[in-house]
Amino acid sequence: QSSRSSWFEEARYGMFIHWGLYSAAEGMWKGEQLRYLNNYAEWLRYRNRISKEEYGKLAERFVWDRIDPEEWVLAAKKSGMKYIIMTAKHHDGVALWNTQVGDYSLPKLSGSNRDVIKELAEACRKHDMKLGFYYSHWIDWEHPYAWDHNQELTGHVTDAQFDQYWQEKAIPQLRELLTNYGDIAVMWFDMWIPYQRSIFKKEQLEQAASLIRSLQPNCLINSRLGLDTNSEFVDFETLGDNQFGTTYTEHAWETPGTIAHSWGYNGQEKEWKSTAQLFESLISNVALNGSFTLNIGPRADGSIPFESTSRLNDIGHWLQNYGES
Ligand code: JFZ
Repeated sequence: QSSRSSWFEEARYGMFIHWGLYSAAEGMWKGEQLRYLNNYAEWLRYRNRISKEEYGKLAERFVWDRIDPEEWVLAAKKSGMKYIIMTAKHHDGVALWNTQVGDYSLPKLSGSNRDVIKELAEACRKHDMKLGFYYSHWIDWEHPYAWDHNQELTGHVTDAQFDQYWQEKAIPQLRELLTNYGDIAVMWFDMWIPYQRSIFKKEQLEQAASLIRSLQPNCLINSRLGLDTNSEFVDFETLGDNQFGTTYTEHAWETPGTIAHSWGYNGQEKEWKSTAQLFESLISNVALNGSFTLNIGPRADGSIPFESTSRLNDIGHWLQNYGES
């Protein structure tokens, strides 16, 4: 594969951050935690059938005088991580940055004027950390014409309607992310079926990829964009969540993994993995030429749960004392 991905193949270990309006609900809605479909806190709006307006009010629960994205960067550094992938827009459709495309964004809904994506980008530059963005291009529960998995929130969507979502929201938002925040190392997409079985047309995905190539030629694109893994537009393969490699693979690949069960912060979380389990995942991936992108889910005040911090620090301690520098 191209030398574009050589830094990624050396980096091996990075941080995923799932943080958004759902973080403020902490997995609960009106005292209830529904458990069907999955138990991911970031799927709250979908599971509980929350309206766009009511969901938007979660933005009022953010504690701005405590939120400091530099702390996330320092936590990643301390753990020996070499890159960060931040959820710029998850399935809920909320842009965390100060987007000019629509008004469903954290700065506008919270009235805070803070652009955490800009703050994170600056902190990454300061600490020599590579930055990538997760952008949910397929599922978007805010836009009436995007995909919602079972078409329960947005209703049936035609090809023409989907293209309207694509041209008026996704593409312009991608352009903002690739224009206003300096060097972007990775664009991390999230569609876990091949495009042939999705509502996407190949041309739409290639439009996004060409935009990335033209605005940020060094930016990597992961395989969950939906194009075939051997496409010129796919720089590395993303395996299934928490799924690990079984054989040595020449091309660049990674596993996105959680420390707990949920990606977004869940106050009722009970499934914390042991540090030993996380070491096993990191080491077996690296041994098979892969990378490990380990997730944290900070709270609405920006704080990282102790269970995560302690495991990150244990890994960092080992890498510093016994790993290659
Ligand atoms: C997706 C998201 O729905 C989830 O909220 C989180 O962001 C995660 C990183 O990605 O969930 C998936 C996607 C793919 C698989 C499983 C969960 N998969 O291929 O096994």
